[in-house]
Amino acid sequence: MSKRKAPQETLNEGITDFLIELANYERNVNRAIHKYNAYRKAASVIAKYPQKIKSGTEAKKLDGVGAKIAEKIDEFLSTGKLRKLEKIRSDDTSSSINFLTRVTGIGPAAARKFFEEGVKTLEDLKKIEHKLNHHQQIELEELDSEYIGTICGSYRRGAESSGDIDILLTHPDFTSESEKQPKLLHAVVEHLESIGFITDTLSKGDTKFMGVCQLHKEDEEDEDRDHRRIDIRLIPKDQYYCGVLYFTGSDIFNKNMRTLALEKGFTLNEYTIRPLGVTGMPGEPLLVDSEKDIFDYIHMKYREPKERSE
Ligand code: DCP
Ligand code: MG
Repeated sequence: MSKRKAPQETLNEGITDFLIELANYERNVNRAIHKYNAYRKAASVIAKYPQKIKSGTEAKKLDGVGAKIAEKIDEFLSTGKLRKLEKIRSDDTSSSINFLTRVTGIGPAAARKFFEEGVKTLEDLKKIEHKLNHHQQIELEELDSEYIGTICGSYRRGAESSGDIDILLTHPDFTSESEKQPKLLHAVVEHLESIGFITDTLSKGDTKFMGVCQLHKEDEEDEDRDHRRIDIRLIPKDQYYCGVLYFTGSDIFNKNMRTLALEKGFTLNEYTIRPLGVTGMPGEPLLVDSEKDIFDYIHMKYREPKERSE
């Protein structure tokens, strides 16, 4: 839904990308703020330049592009890469420090201090989580890219307008066998609050958040804001896809699918699918790693969310 970039912004994207990467390296790793500013300035004038740059000499005519940057542009244009960046990327120190500064609230100085104390990776940070302040702890959870989330309900079925927003969330660390992990839910909620998406909280439990969110209509900068109820549920990973299936609906589709499951000898609910024994007693939950697994167990042809109205 992001607005398309203006053409001149993409013309020299390869060059502006490497300049920004170099800028970040100078700021975060070398703490050389002047070099950082110089690279940023060059990136900014080049981004506004309306033609595709063909040589360093051409770039050098621009205010803010000096001889050294022009040389790098030539190297990049002729080889498609930059030796300096390749070296930086493969260097353990700079990639660790760069990574650490991605945790909001950890600036270059703190990053270097952590690095010198041997804290280099996400795993290391998790071990010293108690030493981080609240803000840093939240961002740490967000950097954790193992979260899986799905917007369910009528929205996922492609309805033109949805009554409310139902989000299901899981994480491999949280299963029906593990301890509760309310922080996994709260970190996401706090992030959505910090970006202004969640505006009100009705209730916040260990596994379920209920509140209100605000949808910004595109191209409408006035006060025309659309407030919606939002529920976010944290589901154990092993029960996630049964949950996604259930909360995607529709309710009629769910009922029909449960009936078919019973005919095939399974009991299906929002948590699990279990085979029914000869006595009609449900057995152990079956392993489910996708919605399709559930369809497969009951020999039902997979249906896309759009085709699940009944
Ligand atoms: N659900 C169900 N049986 C119920 C209530 C809910 O199977 N009695 C499932 C199917 C729904 C999903 O949960 O699709 C989400 O519930 P909603 O009430 O949010 O329903 P929708 O998202 O489908 O519609 P709306 O646009 O009104 O929110
Ligand atoms: Mg809904």
